Amino acid sequence: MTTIEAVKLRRILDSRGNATVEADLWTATGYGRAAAPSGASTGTHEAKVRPVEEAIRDAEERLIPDLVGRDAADQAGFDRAIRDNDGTPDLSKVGANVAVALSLANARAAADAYGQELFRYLGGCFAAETPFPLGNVIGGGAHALNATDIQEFLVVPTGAPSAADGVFANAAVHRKVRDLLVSMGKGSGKGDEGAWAPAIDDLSAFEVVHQAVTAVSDEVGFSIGMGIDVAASELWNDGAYRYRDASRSPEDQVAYIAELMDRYNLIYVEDPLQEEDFEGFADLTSLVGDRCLVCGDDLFVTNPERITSGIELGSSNCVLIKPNQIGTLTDTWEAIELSHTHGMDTVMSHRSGETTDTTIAHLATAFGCIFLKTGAVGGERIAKLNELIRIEEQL
Ligand code: 2PG
Ligand code: MG
Repeated sequence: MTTIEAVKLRRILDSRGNATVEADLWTATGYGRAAAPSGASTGTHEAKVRPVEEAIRDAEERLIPDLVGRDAADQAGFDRAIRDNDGTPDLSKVGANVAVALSLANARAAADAYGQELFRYLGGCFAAETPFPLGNVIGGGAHALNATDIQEFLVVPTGAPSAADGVFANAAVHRKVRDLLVSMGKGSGKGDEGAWAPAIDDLSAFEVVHQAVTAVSDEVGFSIGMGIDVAASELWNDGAYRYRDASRSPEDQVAYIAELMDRYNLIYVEDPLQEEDFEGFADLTSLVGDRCLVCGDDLFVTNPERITSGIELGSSNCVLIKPNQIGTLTDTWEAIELSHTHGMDTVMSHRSGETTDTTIAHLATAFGCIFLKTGAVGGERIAKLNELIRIEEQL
């Protein structure tokens, strides 16, 4: 029933118009499809992506013959077969894009063979809650030209009675932000993830989002929190954080972020410091970690070894999870388990380059992530948000 009979890889488009990998996988009675996303502000220590066409050609020759005939229900064995075939720590031979598409397609095919939804197959009968949607409404950095220095201004409907209500609240904030920007004469297009990309400075963006959140929160009758993804590695240059209007030393950066947290009541801050600064993260976490989620993205790159370093140093209280940063579902699960065991929350995340693949909505629910970070609007973003609504209906 779950023996793998065939595997097909193909080149498809992602939301930036770049090529990415899609995998189809068949067992006798199951079928699964998944696609690899791709980042723009990628961490140095992420698993390595290979050019799509040559990676597919090599996998067809050298990897897929190892996978056909395996049991799709043995996810750990399937993922180990990919790693053994690759033989490098960063999947640079197979390519993380090929690996993640195959790994997720395998889980989907196994779930299908058992007649189960993916979140149920992976989470079992204890998968009971959906995560809150975390969506960006203004963005700049590596995701848009001439916009804010901070990469993402995020909202999360912490008081929403349901994920569906939360999804609509985030979309309402996104709309309100546009109205406010237009009234300021700062109407703009959107960045890679569907967030507005106005030519304003970070402090104006905070004010706009704060106003929008307050207005929508009053309308819907529940609280909506604010957060940011600083993506600080992108600002880090020659020993300082280079903002358009200021340079900040690591110590100044910690103080600045703490001040922003107080002023805007931020409940979530991702990558406030650059990707090697475990100590700086720890300083910030000990300063504010009881009030705010301090989340490591480029710092941890979903890598259990780096998460272990973070645990030892007390670097953060939250871990961003991106399956394609580490390359397989088994590694992703290990990263989440490790984080939860040590009292850290996890946030399942999209990438700036996405497809309409909805797998992360299932993973976030199955594995008990606190948030699903996947934008507020846009075709490849709402694919995941609408899937979350469907999942919630079944819980
Ligand atoms: C991030 C992500 C997603 P990218 O930094 O968290 O928002 O961006 O995929 O470009 O790394
Ligand atoms: Mg990030």
